Amino acid sequence: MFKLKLPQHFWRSSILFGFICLLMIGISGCADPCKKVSCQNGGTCSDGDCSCKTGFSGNECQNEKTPIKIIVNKIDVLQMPPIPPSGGGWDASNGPDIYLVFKQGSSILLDSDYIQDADVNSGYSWTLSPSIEITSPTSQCEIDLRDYDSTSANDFMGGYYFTPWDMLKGNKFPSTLTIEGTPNLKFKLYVSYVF
Ligand SMILES: [Ca+2]
Ligand SMILES: [Ca+2]
Repeated sequence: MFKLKLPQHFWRSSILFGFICLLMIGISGCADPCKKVSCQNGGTCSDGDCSCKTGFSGNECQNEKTPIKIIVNKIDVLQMPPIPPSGGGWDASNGPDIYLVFKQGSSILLDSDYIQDADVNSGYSWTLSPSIEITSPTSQCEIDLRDYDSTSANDFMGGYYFTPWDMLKGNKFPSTLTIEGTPNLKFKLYVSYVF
């Protein structure tokens, strides 16, 4: 029977070579534990673990947290209905005196000052102080635009029901939320988040 005979130093060098290879793999693995970790959403890797930016969680920062609060700092009315459904004008001889009402459930979170004789073709802005604190971002809110009438019942100009976190989630915490849908009624909310 054929028997391969190799010199003894062949085995010695092979074993040594194998050992060095293993050592090198070990060293390279130890040298960069972050090599196989890809931290998402601005997270950074240290010792193989991701350190996530505020609002993100998961071993690679892949998940958005649900905020415990959404803060509304400012609201723009970008479009408003030029006339009431019944026709005519919002006020007898001049523009509507517009104000905002923001509610969640039965809580009125904002009942703003009014802007007198608004131009229905213009946009308007309210910087809120104090800000609105939405403490239940997964519950339905309501935003209304109204016309203040000192001598009669105020006019409801239009509004929306919306659930803030349903609209915002999956978008990496944008700083604005646009609420629109019906013609001539568009709001823009400037928001920040508390986790
Ligand atoms: Ca009116
Ligand atoms: Ca008016």
